[in-house]
Amino acid sequence: KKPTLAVVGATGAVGTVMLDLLSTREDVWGEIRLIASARSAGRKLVCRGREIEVVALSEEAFDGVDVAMFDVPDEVSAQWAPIAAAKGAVAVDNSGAFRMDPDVPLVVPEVNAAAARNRPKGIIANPNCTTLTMVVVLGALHQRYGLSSLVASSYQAASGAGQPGIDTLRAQVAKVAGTNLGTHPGDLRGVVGDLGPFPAPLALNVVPWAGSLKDDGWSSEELKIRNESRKILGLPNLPVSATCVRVPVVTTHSVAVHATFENEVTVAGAHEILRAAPGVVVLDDPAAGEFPTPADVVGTDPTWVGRIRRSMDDPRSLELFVCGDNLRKGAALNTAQIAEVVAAELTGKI
Ligand code: 11C
Repeated sequence: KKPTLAVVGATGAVGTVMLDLLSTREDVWGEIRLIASARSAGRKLVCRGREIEVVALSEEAFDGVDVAMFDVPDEVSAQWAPIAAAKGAVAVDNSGAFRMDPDVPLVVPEVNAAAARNRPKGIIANPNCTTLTMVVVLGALHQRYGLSSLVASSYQAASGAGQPGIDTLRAQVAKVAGTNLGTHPGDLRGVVGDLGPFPAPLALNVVPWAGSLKDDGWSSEELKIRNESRKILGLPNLPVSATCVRVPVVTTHSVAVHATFENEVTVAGAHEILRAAPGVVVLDDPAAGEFPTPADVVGTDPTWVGRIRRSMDDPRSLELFVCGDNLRKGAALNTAQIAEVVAAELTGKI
């Protein structure tokens, strides 16, 4: 019998992409149950070509569920993923609530699929979208060259901050279009209106901030990149420095990566490794103007990588530019892939 899947948070930005993915990927699921807050209960959403009525989040909603995906805020996952697990479901959680719990595996199927089997709490965590943008590429390079340190600078899209992020960017862009704003200090601030989830205007600007303030000036997002990369790659002491920057892009995060390895690297070698890596597309011909950009990558599944160079001052370091759709591989797609690994396990296929 095909397993029953619950999608918790079906009406959100990631949930919407999830329904699209579930409708287009190989159909490994029996019943698909859509769960959301009481406010959204009764709405009808289309998945696999059929209308499904959204049910309210409750203990009973998990009756008979084999795998429950959570695309909800941290506090909702923290409360409800253990309830789903206690009712016998495997919870696949896309929030930050459990990622660093030593009893919860943090899984990227192309990198550490086997970790999904060891889940003492019945919960598997899905990484942050910025970590996911680069970790498939890093995992492939690490296998061959042995990663020894990492410096990452992100260029993060507004949709990383959810629907309010998208709405804020769109409203601000509408206000500045066709003006001569952006030519005097602070001239944008007076005009863009509501800053929404961002601490400064995002239209015609870049904002070196994502997440909340943590110790010593680091942002939560920068710490997530460090801690999650270490856990996924199985390198608990990996030196990692990240700077997270929000850019006026709707969807698709980019990361400029400086990665140092134990062994000497070559650009040809990196191309060969990355061309063979599942889930990665190499687009790296600057003479032809070919490199990944968010505008071209958005809506696609793979991690795209280009601008691959060997550092001029260190034969063990590579410079790379990666782009990944933060709502697909960065969230819904990786969650779906994890759930499919579990489904294969439950049905004895792996
Ligand atoms: C952003 N990466 O772009 C964040 C959003 O830990 O899942 C996702 C936060 C998380 O703002």
